[in-house]
Amino acid sequence: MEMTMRWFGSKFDTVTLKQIRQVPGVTGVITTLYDTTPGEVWSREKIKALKDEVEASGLHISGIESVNIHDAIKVGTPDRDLYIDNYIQTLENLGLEGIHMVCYNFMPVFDWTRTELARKLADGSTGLAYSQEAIDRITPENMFEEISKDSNGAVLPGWEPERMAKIKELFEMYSTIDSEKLFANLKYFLERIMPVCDKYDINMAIHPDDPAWSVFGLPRIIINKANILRMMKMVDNPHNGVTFCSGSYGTNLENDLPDMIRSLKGRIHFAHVRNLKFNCTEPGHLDFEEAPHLSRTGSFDMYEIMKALYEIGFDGPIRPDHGRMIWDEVAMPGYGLYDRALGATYLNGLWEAIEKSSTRK
Ligand code: CS2
Ligand code: MN
Repeated sequence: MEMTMRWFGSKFDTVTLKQIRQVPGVTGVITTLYDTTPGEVWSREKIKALKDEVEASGLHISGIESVNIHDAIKVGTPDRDLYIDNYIQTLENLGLEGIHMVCYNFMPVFDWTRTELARKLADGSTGLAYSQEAIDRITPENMFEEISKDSNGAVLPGWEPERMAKIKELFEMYSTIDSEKLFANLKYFLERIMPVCDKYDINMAIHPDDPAWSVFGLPRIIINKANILRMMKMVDNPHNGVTFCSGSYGTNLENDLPDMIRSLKGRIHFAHVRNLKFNCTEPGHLDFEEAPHLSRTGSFDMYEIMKALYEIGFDGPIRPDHGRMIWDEVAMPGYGLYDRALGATYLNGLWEAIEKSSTRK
């Protein structure tokens, strides 16, 4: 595996490439052209400029998170082919610049959903949290407002103000879409993009739906082992793969994370590793917060997760996922420097121990 950190670009990120370069063992960044909108072609010049900037810092681009999918593709409207053509052009331009991993998601309307961006945790830090009771009380419109209030001035990925303005229209668009249609539209998209992925050896890595169930009545399909294996089979090409995100699949405690990892051998192209702490697991009162990465501070066994990745021979990029805000840092929620740097170091430590104990028998 290669340890990386997500970086949103110098115009948007409070964290600098210089800082990332100094996190031990981090050699690459996962980045994006954050000011492009879904459906737009990424020009080769812009990709090249981003690449040059990253490389000048001594790091390299290990993959893109995300090239977002236009709603027309998810909904399957008649103009989807135009947006798929644009997507193919973007993939070609990325391939020509030597970028071989693209993370994306297929969630209707929202990307991740949390009810708090800055819940005060027991140690005085703050982190993202989800409470079912809070979700049941609010509407999607209110949620957008709440989310922007606590975002420390940052535009959060998937929560762009342009989308907020169109929320009613977006819900309308998806009103006839159920899980089966969403699967069919995903298949159509993947079949069309596989030739360009084959040509340039681009690994597509779908991010799970977060949380791993349907929210506000919208269908969500990338949520468990059965569905993800269905997706791998429905377009059975190694370039059709996944981002294994422990914090997203892990929202559903029925998901056995190490077992899912083992079942996806050869198809995990990117890993997001983070821990959650469940305060209540009763369905109507479900409550969890994003904990530090260390196993004993949360509900997951991070050693078992890393061990499963090691055992399937995972050799793609991995990144610590959301971190808390600690030591008075002010940054995009989930994406400060300090807690993610601690996370990267801890995950590197686990990996070293697993590697040495399995090769020195
Ligand atoms: C990310 C997602 O911040 C996060 O929670 O894991 O936003 C992820 O980047 C997207 O779903 C992938 O397109
Ligand atoms: Mn993730």
